Amino acid sequence: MFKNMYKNSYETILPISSSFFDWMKNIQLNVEINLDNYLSSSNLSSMVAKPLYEVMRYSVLGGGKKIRPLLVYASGEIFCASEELLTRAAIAVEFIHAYSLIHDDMPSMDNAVLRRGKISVHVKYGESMALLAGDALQTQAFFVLANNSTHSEQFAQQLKMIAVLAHAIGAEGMCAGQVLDLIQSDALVSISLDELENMHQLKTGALLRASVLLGAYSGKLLSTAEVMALKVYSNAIGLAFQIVDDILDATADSSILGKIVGQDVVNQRQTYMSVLGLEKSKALVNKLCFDAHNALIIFNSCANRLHDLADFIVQRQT
Ligand code: GRG
Repeated sequence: MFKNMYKNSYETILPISSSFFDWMKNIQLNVEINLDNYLSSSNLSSMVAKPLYEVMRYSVLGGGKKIRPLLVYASGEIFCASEELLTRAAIAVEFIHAYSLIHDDMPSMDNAVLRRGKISVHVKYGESMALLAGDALQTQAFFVLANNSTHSEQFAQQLKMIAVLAHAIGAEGMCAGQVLDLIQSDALVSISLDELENMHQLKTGALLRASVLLGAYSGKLLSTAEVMALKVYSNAIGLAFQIVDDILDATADSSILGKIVGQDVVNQRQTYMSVLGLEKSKALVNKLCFDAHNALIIFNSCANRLHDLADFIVQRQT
């Protein structure tokens, strides 16, 4: 029986199965190995990129929960996706994520000195190298998605995946969300809940949504109803993920989180904590988790990994 059948109230927090954690560790390890291979300097045709590869490797390897690759694989499972395409999609979204973190930590953005328990990239290598490593990771993501030496019938899917990713992270996606965040923090006026949601859906939700869709597009053809269900699920977990992030920034311990906490207040960011407070923020996270489970009903037990990931995202402590 699948999870949402016995999850009848969003106030109930269900334990996540141990098989999920085994699956998660396996994917995390596999993704780390692939990231390492893709960023191996032995792949380079000339050594000119070696210094930049060192910075890219520092930012990408040895940390992070790999939530976006996990979403790719969990979604791909529903549509019998090919391992080859799933791996490319997982690497691509993690490269984009790493680029966004490097740029987000820079002095002109969040000015953060610690990330994943390590010194931020711009502090270790300087701003110029950090900027370029972020840029290079972004283009590398599209190279990984586009480059194909396997089956020609996958080309059309790859093209679609490239378009989905490009749209999610560009001027109408993740970058737009970051711009809204900066404008709203600079304006020093309170924002409405709708504006806050829109900002988070773009800044954080867009890449999570793209990860789910990329996994799905790595497999067989989707119906309109299936695409819609995945979008409703992704919107719910995308927003829940960012609200949990806001809560952790205000309540967690730096040594556990691996980054300096309390930065949202320092940077005068508008967050769910500043707008709704702790209790209402937690209640909203639970409601969104409930919505995410409900959206998956049409997939029956095929979506169990996506169900588990929704629970993991809302229960995470880092
Ligand atoms: C274009 C110069 C320039 C900058 C843009 C794109 C961008 C900067 C920022 C994107 C917004 C962003 C970084 C949002 C943060 C989302 C977030 C909560 C990240 C933390 O994700 P986790 O918890 O991290 O998955 P780990 O370390 O586990 O991978």
